[in-house]
Amino acid sequence: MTKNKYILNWIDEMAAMTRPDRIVWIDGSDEQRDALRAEACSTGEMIKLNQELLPGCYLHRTAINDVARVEGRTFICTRTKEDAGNINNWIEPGECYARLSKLFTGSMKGRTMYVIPYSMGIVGSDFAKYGIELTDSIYVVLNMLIMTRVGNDVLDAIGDSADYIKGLHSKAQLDESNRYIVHFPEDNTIWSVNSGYGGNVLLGKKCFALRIASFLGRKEKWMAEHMLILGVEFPNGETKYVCAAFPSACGKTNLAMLIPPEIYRKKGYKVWTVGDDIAWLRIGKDGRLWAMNPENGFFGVAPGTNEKSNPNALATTKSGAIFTNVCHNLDNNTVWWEGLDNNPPKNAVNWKGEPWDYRKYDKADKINTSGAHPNSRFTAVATNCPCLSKEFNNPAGVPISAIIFGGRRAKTAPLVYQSTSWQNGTFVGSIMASETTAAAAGAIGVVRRDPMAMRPFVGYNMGDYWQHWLDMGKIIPHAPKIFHVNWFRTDDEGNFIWPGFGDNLRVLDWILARCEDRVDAVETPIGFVPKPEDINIEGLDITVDTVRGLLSVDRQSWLDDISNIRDFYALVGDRVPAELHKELNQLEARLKA
Ligand code: GTP
Ligand code: SPV
Ligand code: MN
Repeated sequence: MTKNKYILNWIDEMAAMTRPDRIVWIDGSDEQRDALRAEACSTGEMIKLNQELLPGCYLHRTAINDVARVEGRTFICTRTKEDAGNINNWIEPGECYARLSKLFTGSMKGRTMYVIPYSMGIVGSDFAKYGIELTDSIYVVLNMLIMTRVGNDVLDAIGDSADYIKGLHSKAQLDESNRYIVHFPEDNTIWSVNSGYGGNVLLGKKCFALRIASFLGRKEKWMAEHMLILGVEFPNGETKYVCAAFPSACGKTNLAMLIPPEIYRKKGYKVWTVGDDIAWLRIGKDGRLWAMNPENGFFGVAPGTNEKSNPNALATTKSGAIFTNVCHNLDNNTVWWEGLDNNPPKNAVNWKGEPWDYRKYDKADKINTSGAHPNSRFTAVATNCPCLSKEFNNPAGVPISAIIFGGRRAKTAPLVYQSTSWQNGTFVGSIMASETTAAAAGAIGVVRRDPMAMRPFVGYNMGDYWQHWLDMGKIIPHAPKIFHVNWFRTDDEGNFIWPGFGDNLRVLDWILARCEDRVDAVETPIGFVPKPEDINIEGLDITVDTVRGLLSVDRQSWLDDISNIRDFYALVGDRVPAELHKELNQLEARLKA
């Protein structure tokens, strides 16, 4: 435990409000974890899966109304509304504390309050940041034990300092209408109530490592981004690293763990995973931008994960994993989800906990007819991953050659293009758009602007965030090049044209060649695109003409997008940097020329 009076006083205060029957400190030991697993199984909170096939693996089902992040119930409570900006929901902090205190009062009666000291990053390293999450959920404890570095050494590292993020979570009654995910960045505080789902309650993840961290990064001149980090090892043994920001459920985990196509494997290419969701970036002594993954596990989308699309992710889930809202195969006490294989279990329970008839599956009504929820997830231990980078535990992280933005765009965005400068690249990030997915509550498949894949995760004013990107560009001596990709262009029947997944390495290969000036490119109004013949399609059943089509820039659809971008900039408001307005005007002029 600890003698730190800031921590002890705060816990006393929170316990006086929530009134748990007992308080248990999480020490990170296997014994305590095993006891909590057993307790959760005895109450039905977790289901122990077939330990021969899936050792250490468990299944959990959340409430039916609690299956994704709730952006409409997520708030940034800075003292002034302007500092939170128009993209974030805001409540005046005093009012918000008062409102939530009512919901927390007595919410842990009859329950245990768990105290989870955790680190984002390697405990004791220069760039680690610490948090303590108080929660009444064993599910949260068991997930935090996988996703972050937990234990007494964190308390030692905090010492007697007040410098840690205070997180309070209670499932309370899981009341949807009183669900709140609230951040007080000026107080280093996060309060989450009435949810038991992933990003709403694993407070180290989106709440701390993105929303609070982005706020801290602006003050301290670094960046917290919704990015995967991967290394491409070339046949000569050299490894180059890239970061990629795609919105939720748009392919970060898949890209981070990709298996090179056979022709690349034969030549000796390898891909190494450093992170699949969050990157903390700072300027290294060598003037390059370095990225580290503050997490210790993967909270990945289950549906669609299979032996062909992502064998590395699948291997990672074979032991010590927690599955949330997937389908339960009662014949062998294992799990299943849509897209795992073509053998849906005949004797099964769906994500809602009801008997499930796979023959009634209807693609148009997945929520009600699928075995697994479209946003069902696995929580998996990073060190299980066969392609985990040897730099995973390097506190300094890895040097970044390229930053890649991307989203789901059926038409407008080409397969890949390169920005012309850091400023132009920041602009490219600011105008990102993507079709919405099941990762957040709400309509699916609607195009919305999602700058830097951070729309739900910037802990302050979006305009200030863009200014921070521009400011960073001025102080990074050897900045990465910035690109944009789109794996999701569709043909007239709605089929994806680009094969995607492992074959995305073909695009990374071009990107890294550009970073070293090994290949030239074609200038278009939006930036540089590859010459079609420079995308290696050996071994694919598509033609150069298909690639040409994927790379085409349709001026009219881009011009149609301009007014939507202007509306979005107007919504972000008067803190949009002048440089970005200028970039937008220049883009429009080039498209009209
Ligand atoms: P979060 O964990 O929500 O941040 O998601 P993520 O960005 O890590 O997305 P993930 O890699 O889990 O991919 C989500 C879904 O996107 C998968 O189930 C796939 O169906 C699909 N996907 C990923 N990569 C590709 C690709 O290259 N092409 C196509 N067509 N689909 C892809
Ligand atoms: C995302 O939605 O981007 C996720 C899942 O990575 S959650 O942790 O729920 O935010
Ligand atoms: Mn994510």
